[in-house]
Amino acid sequence: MAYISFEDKQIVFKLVYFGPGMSGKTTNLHWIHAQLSEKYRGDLLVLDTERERTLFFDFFPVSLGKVENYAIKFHLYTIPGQIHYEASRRLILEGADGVVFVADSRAGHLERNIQSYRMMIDNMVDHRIPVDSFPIVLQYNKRDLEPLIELGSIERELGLTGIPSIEAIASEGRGVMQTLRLVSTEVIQKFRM
Ligand SMILES: Nc1nc2c(ncn2[C@@H]2O[C@H](COP(=O)(O)OP(=O)(O)OP(=O)(O)O)[C@@H](O)[C@H]2O)c(=O)[nH]1
Ligand SMILES: [Mg+2]
Repeated sequence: MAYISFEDKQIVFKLVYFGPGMSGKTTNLHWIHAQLSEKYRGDLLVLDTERERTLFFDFFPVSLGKVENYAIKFHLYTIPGQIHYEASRRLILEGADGVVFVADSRAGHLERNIQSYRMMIDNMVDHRIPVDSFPIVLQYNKRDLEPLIELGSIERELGLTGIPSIEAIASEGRGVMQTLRLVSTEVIQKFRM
């Protein structure tokens, strides 16, 4: 849920990058962090193992201009995708204002994406997040690694409609900033409604 400080005149939103293990969530955050000048971002906190798997979460704050005299900030988080970190995922999703679901586009990974998406929705329901009107962007990542799952196949399997999707190659930065722009715009639009 957005945090509004009337004293400091700022609004802080929470964005969570969700998705199965190794889909590229941390890579998205690294790229965004590297693209922004220090003026707009805080330190990147990465809590991972020696094998670069996210252990708890990654985090950093971004300033994205002003709306009606209020400074807009986004706190970006990733969840750990490995199957046994369910408790962390639950915790990190709490209070989210928007989600980027980072899917792994490699053929053979469809089922893992579907499972992870379902877990995300279950967690949202537990946190009483209104899933139907919630800002979600579906990022089809790893589009460089053929053979690929078809665009739209995740939505089809889950019966989803109206979820914006975007192709990405996060390791090359392709589609990463576009994804952030898309989700942050949705979050702000929803907030203003
Ligand atoms: N070829 C290719 N590799 C990618 C892409 N995106 C990420 N990777 C690689 O995939 C591996 C996993 O990426 P991470 O960003 O650590 O994945 P994650 O989703 O944070 O994984 P967990 O923290 O375990 O949930 C790394 O070696 C990345 O460099 C991509 O678009 N194409
Ligand atoms: Mg990670």
